[in-house]
Amino acid sequence: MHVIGERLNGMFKDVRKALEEQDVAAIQDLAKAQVNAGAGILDLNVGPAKVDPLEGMRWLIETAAAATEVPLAIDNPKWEIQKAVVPMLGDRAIINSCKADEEELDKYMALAVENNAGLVALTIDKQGVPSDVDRRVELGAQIGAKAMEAGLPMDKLYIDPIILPVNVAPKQPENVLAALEQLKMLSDPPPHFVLGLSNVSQGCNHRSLINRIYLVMAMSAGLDSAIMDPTDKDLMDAVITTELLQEKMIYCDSFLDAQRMRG
Ligand code: THG
Repeated sequence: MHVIGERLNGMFKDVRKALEEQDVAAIQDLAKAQVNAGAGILDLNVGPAKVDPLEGMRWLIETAAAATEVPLAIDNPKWEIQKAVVPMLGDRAIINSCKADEEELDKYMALAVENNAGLVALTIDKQGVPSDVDRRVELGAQIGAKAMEAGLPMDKLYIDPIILPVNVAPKQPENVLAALEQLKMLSDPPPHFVLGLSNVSQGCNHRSLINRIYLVMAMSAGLDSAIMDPTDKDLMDAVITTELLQEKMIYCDSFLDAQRMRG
């Protein structure tokens, strides 16, 4: 499982403050804490912080890159920002994200290929998030086909079938799982499949429980990466235990401790 740490996001008050005050230690502590907890990639998003969006992203990248060695997912919807910052990181960058419209895919895939970067592509087009399974699969297939055309290797491609909060979109959790089941058969080798896990519980009670159960369900349907909180111990234990039961490792009595120590 590729755990992508979600905490370096200006949506969180402490990160927003650190961005506005250019508090290097606060960002680097959060970067290291996530890697130590098992994140193999860190997601970086300036969010609503009151800073220049490009300068804020540059600073966040430089600060996080100096504290860890893991790849960094540049979480920003603007082409101008991606174009400016992806070359800073080259093959350490994962563009997060682009939509599945053809012109957009062509542009973003060229940027990824040029820089040896990864790319997260969402199954969203001009019509927005599909409400049904078929359209998600159709857009996912279009993303896969475009990657082959552009020469983006499947291990650099992350397809995101987009999860929405269960309290406002109650059919979507099941629809995303059905789309994952179909999309994982798309190509051999397959691309990665990723979700912004915490979206599923936004505005809900018992968030950690909802995130944990849905992650296990999604892993069972073929999810192999998630933007999530690696410092949520119960969530990470669920990841490890699911991998055990998927025979990604052999059982030993200390399987939890053995895996927890990795990060
Ligand atoms: N797909 C892709 N990228 C994404 C998302 C996605 N990036 C952003 C987001 N979705 C994933 N990251 C988060 C980070 C935080 C939260 C949800 C998703 C979150 N934040 C608290 C909240 O909104 O309640 C912030 C408040 C707080 O706790 O301080 O839940 O889907 N490719």
